[in-house]
Amino acid sequence: MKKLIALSLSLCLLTACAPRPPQQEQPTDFTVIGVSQLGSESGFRVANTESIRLTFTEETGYRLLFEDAQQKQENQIAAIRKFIQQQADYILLMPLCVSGWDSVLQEAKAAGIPVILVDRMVQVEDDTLYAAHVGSNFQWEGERAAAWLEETFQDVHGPVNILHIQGTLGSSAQLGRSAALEEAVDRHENWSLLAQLDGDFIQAKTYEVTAQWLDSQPEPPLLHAVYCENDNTAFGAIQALEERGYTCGQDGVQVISFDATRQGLVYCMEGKISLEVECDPMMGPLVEDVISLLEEGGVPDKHYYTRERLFQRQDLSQDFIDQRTY
Ligand code: GZL
Ligand code: ZN
Repeated sequence: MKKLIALSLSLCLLTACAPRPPQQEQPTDFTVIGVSQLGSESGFRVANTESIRLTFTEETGYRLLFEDAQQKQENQIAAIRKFIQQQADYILLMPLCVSGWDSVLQEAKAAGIPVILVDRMVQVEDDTLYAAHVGSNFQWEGERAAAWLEETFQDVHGPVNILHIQGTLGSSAQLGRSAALEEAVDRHENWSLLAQLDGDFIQAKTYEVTAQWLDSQPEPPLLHAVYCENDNTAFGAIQALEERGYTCGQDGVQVISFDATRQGLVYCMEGKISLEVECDPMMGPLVEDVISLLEEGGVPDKHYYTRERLFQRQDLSQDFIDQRTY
């Protein structure tokens, strides 16, 4: 024990006489933002994360606590609890799915931490559990795509066979986009959904389930359209279809896709995707506007929607695609 004391004494003498490094001028007045991002499953998601990181920097007075949930809601719930313990000033939640949030959002509210929903939406009893939602109206996006299908097939009185490949089941993006298509199918007795496959917004999974479905049919199905709930889904479906001799595009299977990422717009310009419904991931600046408003004691609107445009082949050029931000 004695040796130990002697050793520790000499140690503290050493450090005491060493010159203390100049204290970095660490600004302590950062606004601390806890971010629970659902994953990195798609081009949209990567751009969405990039937009948040570009907006909330230490230079602009923010400190981000960033957690990637890898597509698991329990990881998002754990992250929110962590942000509460760390006494974040705000929490940004990109919710994987619509349900299961009431209790953890209640904990954030009890801790006095405003939660801003980014991109997708949640279903909660009490909408004071979130300060605002900055994202998309997915039913509206789906209705634009369904209207395009109605216009495209308005003179077809024979069967219109549609393959529906859905995004992450139970996410507001999937629920909205799927509802719009299902309502359109109900309006046309000659339209039919040959199958609804779960592609989970992921290219590899979509390729697998589409290939499996096609190969399990007694003969190659007659397809008029494939409704893909995001670009990564479209890429996987097109690969599976082309490998089996299908032509995708105006004079073949009409492929509908959502997001309008650069890669998706290239497929559209090449004629493989017939319609792109934009879903803009670059929400950082909009989210910052909400936080600035809250900082000034203002009351934000409940919803802020990103702009959402439609693209077809004739709307596109390489220059236009190159200047896109994602
Ligand atoms: C929609 C967003 C969806 C994208 C997909 O705003 O939630 O999730 O359409 C992403 O690319 O996976
Ligand atoms: Zn959108």
